[in-house]
Amino acid sequence: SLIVPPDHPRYYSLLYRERIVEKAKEGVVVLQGLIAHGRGEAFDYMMGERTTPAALKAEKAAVALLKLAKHPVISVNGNLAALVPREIVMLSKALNAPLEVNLFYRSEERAKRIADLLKAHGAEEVLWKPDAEIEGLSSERRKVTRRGIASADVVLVALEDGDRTEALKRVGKKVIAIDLNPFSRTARMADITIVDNVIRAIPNMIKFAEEMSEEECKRTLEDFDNSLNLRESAKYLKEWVQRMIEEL
Ligand code: PTJ
Repeated sequence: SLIVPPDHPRYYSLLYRERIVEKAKEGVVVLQGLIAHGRGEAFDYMMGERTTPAALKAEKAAVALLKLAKHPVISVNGNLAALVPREIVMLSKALNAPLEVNLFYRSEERAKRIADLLKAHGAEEVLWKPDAEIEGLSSERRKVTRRGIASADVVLVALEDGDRTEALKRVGKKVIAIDLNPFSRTARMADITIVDNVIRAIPNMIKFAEEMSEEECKRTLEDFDNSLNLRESAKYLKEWVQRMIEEL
């Protein structure tokens, strides 16, 4: 595959583009996932391709919620597995939260391929054979496992569609969403919304998961207001665009 020159100003963006294209060829990512990635890139670009202070706060609150949960689960789709396979395995271990493959464009073959990819990166167990359904959801994402998402109290999702977030909330689960679009239905519906690229959000979350005490988790959640934080995230977007306009 193409060698991305390390001195290129948008090195990381190009590197992850290569990675996701490769994973699409291997059948881990669907072609629609490449479109979704491009949309994410556009939002990331307009936020300066960095973790904003608001995003970092949301990442910390998310880890607090996951650590205090009785049964937290990390939901994995094709894009997430392709971009940060090693990191989601590390986060799963740090949080003691199982990984469950949950796909919008589901095929048994791809679900297994994603599970195998995660195992190759150190996962001991990956839930990928559904034996339950989320009520009131018609997409393939309704298919879940009893030991995983069906019995979870907190679910971490990334690059998600609004429908499942809504359905998960309706059946009483808390949802943490990582989504670069602060205006998406998922972003607005989630209990905690992380407006950041998963390539930065997940490593930040691993660090918090390793560092935070129970006391700090409680304090962090008490101080966190998601709608306020979401608005703050959206303001960074506005300010960055404003700054760029002034430079024109
Ligand atoms: O693997 P599957 O079958 O489950 O399919 C996954 C995709 C991504 C194709 C599916 O979930 C989908 O179509 O997603 P959407 O509706 O396009 O939503 C993706 C959202 O994630 C958009 O709001 C993007 O801006 C955002 N996004 C894209 N890339 C990233 C991202 N958010 C965080 N980090 C990214 N790298």
